[in-house]
Amino acid sequence: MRMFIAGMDGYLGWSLTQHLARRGHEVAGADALMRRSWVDEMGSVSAIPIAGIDDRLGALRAHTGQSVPFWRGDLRDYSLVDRIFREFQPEAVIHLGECPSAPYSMIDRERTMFVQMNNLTTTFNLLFAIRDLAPDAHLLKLGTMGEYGTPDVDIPEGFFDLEFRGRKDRVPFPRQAPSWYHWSKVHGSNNIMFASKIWGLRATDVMQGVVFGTRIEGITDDPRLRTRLDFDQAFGTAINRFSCQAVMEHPLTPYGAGGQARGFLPLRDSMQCLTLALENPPADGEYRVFNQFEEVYQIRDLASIVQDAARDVGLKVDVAPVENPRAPVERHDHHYAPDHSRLRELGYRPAHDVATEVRIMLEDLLPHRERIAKHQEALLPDVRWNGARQRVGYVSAHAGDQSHGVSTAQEYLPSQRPSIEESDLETVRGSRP
Ligand code: USQ
Repeated sequence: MRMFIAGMDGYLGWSLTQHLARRGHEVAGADALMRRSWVDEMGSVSAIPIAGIDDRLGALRAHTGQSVPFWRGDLRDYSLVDRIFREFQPEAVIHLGECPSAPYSMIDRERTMFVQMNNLTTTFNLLFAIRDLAPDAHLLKLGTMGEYGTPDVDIPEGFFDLEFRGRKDRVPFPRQAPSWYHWSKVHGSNNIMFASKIWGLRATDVMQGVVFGTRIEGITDDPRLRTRLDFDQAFGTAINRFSCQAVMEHPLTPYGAGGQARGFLPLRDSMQCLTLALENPPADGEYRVFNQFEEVYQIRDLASIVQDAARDVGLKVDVAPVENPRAPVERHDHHYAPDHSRLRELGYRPAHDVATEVRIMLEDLLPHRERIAKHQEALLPDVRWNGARQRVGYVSAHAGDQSHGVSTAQEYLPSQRPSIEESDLETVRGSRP
């Protein structure tokens, strides 16, 4: 199948390119390489060194024999999207071309608007290009579990049956997103649902949980094929950050009491799920929603899993809760029970448990501990949901929430304090977009 990947150079995009090419699909992609500059802006780098896009594509050609057409450019520019669709004529369009960071979207007005406009505009451009140039193509859009928020009831896959004043209907489940970024995904979902209805497009909206991991199935040891792995406060996700912290024996940083629950999914399983959705497309005019994650964990339990895995490879790592920069929006110790059966019905089977995947990550990351340590000032968050730009402090393990027992990073348990240099305490350098 001819598959076009918007956002080919990213964490998921580069992995999916390889996975689909290996399965014999004809793959093409586009990217403006913005992820590289956003992470640089946060004062960080990918923990695993990554090759430039030309070297990546050359390595892919050497290993799979496939020359992947690539357009370097911004998909907010409709003339570029138009050209790509006319030249490549995609049968499936995979939309990963968005800014994926909640903290980045909360920095200031410019970043909030950038994230929303960027994510909405790229989605609209792809929708109109499908309508006008590839009406049979299946749009696979990466949504997020965060669209639903953390309601005090179970979460269905997209839609639920509502009974109100004696009448019944099947309606979209309410969205209660926790950041401007997550709201951009809600707006995208609504626009796709409406486009499917009026134009008869077929679309899959994947409500993906938090992805972690360094590997996909069948990856070779060629360093040019490795995908990025971020650990900074904005683009690093929880388990990836904990694993990078662990390899340099920096304390793991659950936010607040760590009772927040989320659905998590290894990178290799994300590839498996996206491929299942692509190879089993919806009917014409159908807009379907899949919740995509493997298991629900509370953040403090994940920190313990990473701590235990680190001990197994000889690393001594503390867990040191910090103030939650997402206060007061983020709930702690809440109900969280989303359905996630539709991808399993299509054949999804998890490859490993979380602990096994974390051990693999630690082995992959250990050779890069010096590289991570050089950028450790990017680890402790200073982007707060209340609009302040102020570095979080550690909270005492007994304080239980983010409002009591706060100490500055300098005061953190001197006897257990790992080798954090003064540079770790400086404010993250923040350049403008
Ligand atoms: N967290 C910590 N400590 C850390 C980092 C994160 O306790 O050092 C907590 C956060 O407070 C949050 C949870 O871990 O409760 C997840 O945070 P995250 O940064 O790993 O993920 P999030 O901001 O929710 O966003 C990520 C991706 C986003 C995707 C989303 C799926 O960046 O693109 O949409 O995961 S979900 O979380 O299900 O909405």
